Amino acid sequence: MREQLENTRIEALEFIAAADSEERLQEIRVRLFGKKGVLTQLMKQLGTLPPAERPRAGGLAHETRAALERAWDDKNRALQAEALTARLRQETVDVTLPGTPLPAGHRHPLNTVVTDIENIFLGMGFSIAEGPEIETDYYNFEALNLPPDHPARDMQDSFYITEEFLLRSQTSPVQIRTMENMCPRLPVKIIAPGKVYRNDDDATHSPMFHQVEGLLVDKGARMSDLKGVLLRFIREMFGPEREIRMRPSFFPFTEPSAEIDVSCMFCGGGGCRLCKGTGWIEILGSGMVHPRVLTMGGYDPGAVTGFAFGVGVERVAMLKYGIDDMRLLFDNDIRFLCQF
Ligand code: 2NL
Repeated sequence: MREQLENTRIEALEFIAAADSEERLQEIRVRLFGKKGVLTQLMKQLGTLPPAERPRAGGLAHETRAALERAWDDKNRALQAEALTARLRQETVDVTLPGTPLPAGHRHPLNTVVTDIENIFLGMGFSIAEGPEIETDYYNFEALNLPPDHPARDMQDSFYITEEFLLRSQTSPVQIRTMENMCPRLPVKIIAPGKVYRNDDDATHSPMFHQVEGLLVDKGARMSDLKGVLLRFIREMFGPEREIRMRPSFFPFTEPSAEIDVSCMFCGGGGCRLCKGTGWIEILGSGMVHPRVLTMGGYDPGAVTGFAFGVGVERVAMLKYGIDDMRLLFDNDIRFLCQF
């Protein structure tokens, strides 16, 4: 027994030392320690020895087994380390290769246009005013001199939340609120950009769209000031060659009121499909603030005057970027948006 164990130990150590792959080492494990393995068999034979010899033989058998297990583990670790080293030597990482690009977003053209408009008016000394998108009937209509039977007040045309509250249909309520709170009282010189809502949804109307309104109230503000401000706005937005013209119009909140046309930026005013051969494109609504609106904003129409205007952001974006379908602005297709 002693001799058998000793021979097994020597032979097994040689095998373990000679194993040159993890597979080969696994085979050795089975052949030594497996159910029918050499050591397992020898351990079983211990029971057949005379009782007097069993303790010494048993001790030797366990020592042998422990020594072989240790040798096996050491070799296993060595082979695994070798395999890892070999793999690392093969798998080189070129840190100079370009990385996987993360898709970057893109500013929406409507936001770009709002920011452009804001910067133009900031440059003329205007401030930016903001207010709630859910408004009261008072600020959205009554304070703007819209009569009770005006079509915009109809349930069909505006989004009412209750009888009193609705989604603002223009940003003018922001200007009424600003007038109420102005301190010092003069001058009022603000623009109110933002989202507005109307119950219209077809190829040329979106139920949510963007508007920038402007308001100037001061002693002696005149229509020629309005014209100068808007001419500068138009030229900064569409180029120094642009001209504007004013046509009489009507808004409940201004008197007199004027529609502003810009000389066509596509044909230069000669007449084309875009300006329908007229050379002019309608771009803004404007006028002198109605005395009743001044009063409701807390001003004395006998002492001060004001002018106001409103412009649709979608329309400006379409003209500036040559977009022919407004719905493209709301589809959020990144391939479209990235072009601007
Ligand atoms: C348009 C027309 C306009 C105004 C908006 C306004 C505001 C106050 C007082 C008087 Cl607080 N007027 N805003 C005036 C004229 C026209 O917008 O076509 N918008 C897209």
